[in-house]
Amino acid sequence: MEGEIVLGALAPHPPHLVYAENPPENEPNAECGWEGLRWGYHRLAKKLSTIDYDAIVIFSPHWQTYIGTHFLGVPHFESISVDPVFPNLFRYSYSIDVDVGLAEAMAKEASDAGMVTRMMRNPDFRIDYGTIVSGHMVNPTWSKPIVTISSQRSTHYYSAEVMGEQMHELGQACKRAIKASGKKVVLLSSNSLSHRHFVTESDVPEDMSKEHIYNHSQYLWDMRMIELMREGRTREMVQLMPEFTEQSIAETDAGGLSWLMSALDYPDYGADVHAYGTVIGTGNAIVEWDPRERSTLQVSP
Ligand code: 2X7
Ligand code: FE2
Repeated sequence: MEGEIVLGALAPHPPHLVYAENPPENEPNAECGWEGLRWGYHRLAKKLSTIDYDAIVIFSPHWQTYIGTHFLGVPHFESISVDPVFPNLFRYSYSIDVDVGLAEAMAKEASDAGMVTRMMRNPDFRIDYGTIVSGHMVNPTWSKPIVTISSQRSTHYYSAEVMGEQMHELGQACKRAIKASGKKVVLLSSNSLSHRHFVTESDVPEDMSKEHIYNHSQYLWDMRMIELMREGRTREMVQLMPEFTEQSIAETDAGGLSWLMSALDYPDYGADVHAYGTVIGTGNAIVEWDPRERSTLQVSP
């Protein structure tokens, strides 16, 4: 049977969200915080628990590779991940299975399409916190294998336009590999939207009286992008991506959201926004695309 993408989501990774959840895997403890975003993630996780799927593919900006796109290629990883900027909030013990077969199939398909790719075979590799935060928030039991795809930083080597073209190819390649695999796969683009952030932390990190968007223009940009997602105008959104990325220093510079849109064939059905909220001034949206909406659209008059 042909494989399929059963769900796609924008799934941001501020470590603050895991910190405020207080799971046993994370050492530091919080009183509360960022409830709007966390409750949105709970809704997404609940939806996911009703769906039959085999693996989760996560595109992470915090695994940065400078020559080509890399894919996790070791069946199991166990270690502790400490956020380099927020070691006070995130010291997370993980035990994660990887779908190496799916990773190899995606890498091969991308490489056959002319992209530079590499399998990551180092068993001592430390999984990045982008992967861990998004993976934890959608499936805290880690009951399904994952694949992480690295960000190859074309935006900074060349331009946001070059990154857009590369991510179009990568998304199409991943889609072809998933179809050929016969598997049901969930895709996550792990990134914030606007990304200007405060440079000092309040004494109590979860003090929500200090949390707000960094500036109004970032907020307007985030709302513009989210509006296009909700209206199913994702081709327009992708066209705006270079300008958005530059003006709001968005984490879309990593390419994940463009990759996701391509893999989903640029949804023309409305996305479900589970939450929007700020973390140290950055804009974060939890957004779901359910490809079954496309078939609903096709059969309706
Ligand atoms: O990596 C991040 C991020 N993208 C947004 C907010 C806070 C911390 O880390
Ligand atoms: Fe980040």
